[in-house]
Amino acid sequence: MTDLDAVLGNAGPTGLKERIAAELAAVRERSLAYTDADDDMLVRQHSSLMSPLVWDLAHVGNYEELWVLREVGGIEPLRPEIDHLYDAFRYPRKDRPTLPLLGPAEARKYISGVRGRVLDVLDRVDLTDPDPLRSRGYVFGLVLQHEHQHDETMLATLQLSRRPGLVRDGELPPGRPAAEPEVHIPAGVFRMGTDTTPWAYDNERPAHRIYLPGYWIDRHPVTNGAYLEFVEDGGYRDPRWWLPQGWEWAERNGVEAPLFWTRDGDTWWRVRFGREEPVPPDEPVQHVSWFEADAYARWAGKRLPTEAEWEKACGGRTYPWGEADPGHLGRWANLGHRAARPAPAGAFPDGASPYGVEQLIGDVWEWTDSWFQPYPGYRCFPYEEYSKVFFGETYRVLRGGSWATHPSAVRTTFRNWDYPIRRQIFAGFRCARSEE
Ligand code: AVJ
Ligand code: FE
Repeated sequence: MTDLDAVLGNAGPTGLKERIAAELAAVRERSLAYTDADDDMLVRQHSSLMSPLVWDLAHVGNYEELWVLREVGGIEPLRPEIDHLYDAFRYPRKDRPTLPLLGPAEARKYISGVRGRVLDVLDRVDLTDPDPLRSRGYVFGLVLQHEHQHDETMLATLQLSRRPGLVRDGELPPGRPAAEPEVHIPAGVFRMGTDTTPWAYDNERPAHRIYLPGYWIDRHPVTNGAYLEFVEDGGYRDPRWWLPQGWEWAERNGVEAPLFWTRDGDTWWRVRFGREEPVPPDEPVQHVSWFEADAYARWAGKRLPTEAEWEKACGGRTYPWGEADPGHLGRWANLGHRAARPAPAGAFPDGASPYGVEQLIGDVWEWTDSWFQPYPGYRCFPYEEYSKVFFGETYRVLRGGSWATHPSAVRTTFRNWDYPIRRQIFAGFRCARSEE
């Protein structure tokens, strides 16, 4: 099986077009479900960190118009006067509610008009054309992943809104305790990134060889129960564990537990999509910043893994368990909003990497110690504002996707990034340590 067959799950351009059409339908169903709410809910700004939901909705349609209709289809702009409103670089999120945005009904009409023409372009495009936007349906992979990314952003907005009822929850497999809580990864060279994954982003390329000394990495992400020991041990009040910038951030903002946690006597509660519940000890901790993850690791006598260490622990395949698409069964990972929470530690033994590291994909995005930087030989494609403008010592890399990430929008080489103070994303972490 080639990489293409494995990742796209079929052979030939006709099967590929069918798969793209099905995925486009599925992601749109998802976006419409998250915005199936009254107008006030959609136009209001629930947090200064986030756009109004109606902005995300029209933005995904505008992005699809720019890339599929204009760039590939050669179609004239449908509504050139609105482009500037949905350019993510034009106005900061906090200013978006004051813009003359399309209202919810207009936004739905606009994106469905775009979508109809996108399906026409899909019908006539040649997916074997060597043009990099057309070849293997790259441009469709680009817009599909983009819409799923904004769907995850919308879930973060919905969580911040504290509105109950809109977000569903499903069953998850039970956890298992780890006999050996850490896994040893022997010293040696591994291949980081990819040259062949058809829909990989520019920042995942090119594949390159990296030597890593031997190290230990946690088998599971750090759980709420483990994190609570840090909290109860006074971890938030002891500057020894914190980088100076993180300490200052926590002090200034009164941070003393993960976002959405509150204490009532001896019990810690969390609010999740408007529902209050006791913090479940065996679930991976989420809604912690990079600074909190880094402080916990130091308290535990460990450190965060680099992104190279994280990726090597996956064992060099598209997914830790191999090439099988995680979309079909919930056997390997908790992805795609099957449930509105991470699965308990140990829930996916079949999803382990060849080294035996579990839950690398799904559940929570995992903070790594690495800055978001280009790989050696990086080439920008198809535009600078996806990756290139974010490279530097500003953003930390997150890996592996969360329970909210769609299977088509994550793989072992996928790189996400955010500011080290961000906590509204579905992010947790695992620890590592060097060989003595
Ligand atoms: C990859 C999640 C960091 O959502 O901010 C969305 C991706 N780029 N629209 C984001 C992105 C353009 C980005 N992240
Ligand atoms: Fe976007």
